[in-house]
Amino acid sequence: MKLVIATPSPFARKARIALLEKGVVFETVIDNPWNPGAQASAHNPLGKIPVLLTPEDGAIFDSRVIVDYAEAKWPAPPVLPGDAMQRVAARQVEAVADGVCDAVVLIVLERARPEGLRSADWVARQRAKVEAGVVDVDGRLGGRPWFVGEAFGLADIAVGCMLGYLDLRLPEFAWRAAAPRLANWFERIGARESFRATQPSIQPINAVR
Ligand SMILES: N[C@@H](CCC(=O)N[C@@H](CS)C(=O)NCC(=O)O)C(=O)O
Repeated sequence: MKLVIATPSPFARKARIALLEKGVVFETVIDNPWNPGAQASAHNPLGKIPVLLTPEDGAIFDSRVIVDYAEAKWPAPPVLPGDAMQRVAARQVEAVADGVCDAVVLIVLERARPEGLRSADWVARQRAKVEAGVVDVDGRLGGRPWFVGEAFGLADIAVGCMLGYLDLRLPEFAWRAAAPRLANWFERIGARESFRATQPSIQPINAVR
């Protein structure tokens, strides 16, 4: 089984960590979805990574679907809560974390455009979402060790990937000063083997006009 990823992608990292936490064996294939001829387009009509290439079920894409697939195929240990309302809570945290990452991707893309085409208003709009998202997840965590219930799970994975992506792509945003509790939590969660094994790194993005 292969997981097609890009090295900076928080969405790919989310899928990787979910699989690693479950002890699933897979090969990581590095793609650059922004380049012509990227592998992602051969498997996903949206041309996005991550894509999980499975021997039995074909290509599974979108990190959220890959997590659902992993949970169905390899239920133990779970990354989603058994309780339906706790699952909603986990997915809600994931939606905020993914939305923050979407906004950061848009900022990175805007910055990659030729200078005369960049919109400061657009960047400010996305930056406001990033800041509000950090405040939101900080409030949801409070002083607790995990986002949902009494165990590590998808919400923790999603926020951990979001914070790692902020450090990589928006290092000028001092989110730790705005959310010191979240910073302590991130320190702890980042020590897990699945997080240490999936540190994000920069890949160049071709300018899109
Ligand atoms: N909702 C998707 C988002 C995936 C996504 O945005 N991937 C980006 C890389 S971080 C991508 O492949 N972008 C290429 C493109 O939009 O053409 C998921 O959770 O998997």
